[in-house]
Amino acid sequence: MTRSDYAAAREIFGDWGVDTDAALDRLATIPISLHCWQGDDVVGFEGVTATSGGGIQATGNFPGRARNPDELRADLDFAYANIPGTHRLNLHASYYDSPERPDRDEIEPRHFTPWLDWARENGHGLDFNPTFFAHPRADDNLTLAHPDKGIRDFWIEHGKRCREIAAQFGAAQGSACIDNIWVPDGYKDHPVARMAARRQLEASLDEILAAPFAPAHLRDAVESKLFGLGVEACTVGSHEFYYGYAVRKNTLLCLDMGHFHPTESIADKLSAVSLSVDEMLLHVSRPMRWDSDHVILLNDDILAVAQELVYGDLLGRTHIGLDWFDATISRTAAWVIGTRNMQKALLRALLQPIGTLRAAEEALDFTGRLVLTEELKDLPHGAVWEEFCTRQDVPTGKALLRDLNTYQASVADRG
Ligand code: RNT
Ligand code: ZN
Repeated sequence: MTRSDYAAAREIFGDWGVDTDAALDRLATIPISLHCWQGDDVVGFEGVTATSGGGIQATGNFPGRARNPDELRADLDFAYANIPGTHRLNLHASYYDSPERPDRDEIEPRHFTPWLDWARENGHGLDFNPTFFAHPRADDNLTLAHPDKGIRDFWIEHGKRCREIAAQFGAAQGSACIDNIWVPDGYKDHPVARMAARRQLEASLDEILAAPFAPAHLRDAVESKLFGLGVEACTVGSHEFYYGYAVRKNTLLCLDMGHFHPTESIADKLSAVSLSVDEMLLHVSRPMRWDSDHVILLNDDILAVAQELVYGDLLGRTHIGLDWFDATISRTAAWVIGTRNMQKALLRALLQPIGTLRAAEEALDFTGRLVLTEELKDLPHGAVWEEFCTRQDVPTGKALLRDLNTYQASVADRG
């Protein structure tokens, strides 16, 4: 690719009424929240070797897993340097950076100070998640819905502390920190007291969310799920549960692409849900047959999500987070490949001649619409992406492959 390829592409898109420079300017303003847990297989830094639990599990043992916060930040620095634009970090509570070993109900903002310092130095906004898994008190696959009040109170305290930490991040960084609540609660076999469990979860959430914080500092999100390993019969926090909760309690709704029936598309849900909730959080992922959290590809599912965000004018009220974990390939490459794919999908959506497509649809010319969507796939999106990477000073193609390999080789001897 050369600059003249971009000039030609600009003209070709221009013929369709699409301004490629405007699309690139827009793309540069869309932050994506990278998930800290891709770098270390969802282990965290509490110094205990609990498996991830809650039915989530990274598979593989590729060399180079980050073993401490410094290694994770170094890996993230490398990943961000190979992703065009300025992006956020989505941190889990179990990733604190402190010589102390506070339990989940003891964490405080000071345990995260090195993260905040690093984020501010590098212009990354921080998002946050309470960690309701990989802990002895989560071993029953019940936390906020546990029948034992002592266990519930422990997790409620954790949830409250996480909101305080997130709000402090938000105040310090000048952009709201999204605090996303996902709990693994559920049952392997059919429970008789689904109703009681859901009432319990609701009551616990209400306690966690009771303290008011400035929306400029903290936004709360809740994440539903259909099922997980070990909780096949019932997930207490199902989609209906959290959709209703988010609407009634005015929280964000988090839609994870792996948390629905495999043929259900969250792209279709965005416009519907957006009529009832102000803001949404995405966990962009790739479920292969189940909630397997594969690295996302530039495939139809991701393109459909990006298109809905653009067509529905939802980018301004949707926070894009990522959620996959693959330990069978280079973990840093997994961040870079997937995040770039999300951006490529957004770019393709921004390069669609929306007016032309809409005109065909409004005229009920579905044949014309189909001709258009399929012909448009052949437009030179690659040259525009290449231009974006050049402007943002990140490599593509063989240079990218070289960079990814070189970095992976430098971390391969981690024990
Ligand atoms: C689990 C949820 C949740 C987690 C992270 C680590 O099924 O998707 O978002 O993946 O909190
Ligand atoms: Zn998720």
